[in-house]
Amino acid sequence: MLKLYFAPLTRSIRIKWLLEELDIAHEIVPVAFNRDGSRGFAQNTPTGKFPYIEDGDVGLSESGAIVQYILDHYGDGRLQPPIGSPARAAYLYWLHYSEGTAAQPINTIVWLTVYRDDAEKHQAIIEAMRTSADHIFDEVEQTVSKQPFLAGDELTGADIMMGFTLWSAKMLGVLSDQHPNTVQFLKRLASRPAFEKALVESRRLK
Ligand SMILES: N[C@@H](CCC(=O)N[C@@H](CS)C(=O)NCC(=O)O)C(=O)O
Repeated sequence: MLKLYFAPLTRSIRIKWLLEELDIAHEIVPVAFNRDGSRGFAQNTPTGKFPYIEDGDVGLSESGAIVQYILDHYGDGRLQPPIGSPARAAYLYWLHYSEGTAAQPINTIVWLTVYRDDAEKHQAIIEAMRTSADHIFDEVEQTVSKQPFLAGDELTGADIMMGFTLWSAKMLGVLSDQHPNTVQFLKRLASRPAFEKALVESRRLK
């Protein structure tokens, strides 16, 4: 059975959410998050970070790679537009945008405000990162004011990737009502039973 190494409030939530959307049997391996801010990627998983999955001989990190792996192996065509279809480019764009572009300012804000205790010394960096995050939300806003999901009319793995990013940004107070369609989009995603199950797991292991 597919195993997911899971720590609360981490990107493991994306994978649990996806597994629940697809109704795939899986085992959660609970691992406590090591909050030692002086060392990066020192988590008690084979790659030192979350998420991590084991599926037979395959061991994999990187949430975007895991999402695509699970969709390719177990999706049966669900939650991704077919290769060559018009929505495929937007799907790939947002699937990779979440970690390739959007994560950078959010990660920096988390690092400076949650893991360290000297945020007041880094206000200029935090403000610059908030401005970058606003540009990111502008782009999401434009997209979800035209269509219900990032790649069109249907939920895809790209929404799961960006959904977690937006959820983290909302929790941090970085995403606000200045981006009303983005906030509504997040509400639509967060009300999905599969997302709620992922959050229940996160709370249970806290
Ligand atoms: N781009 C990676 C980022 C992985 C990552 O940074 N995960 C965090 C938790 S959300 C982590 O495990 N950090 C470990 C650490 O900072 O020690 C992904 O999408 O999986």
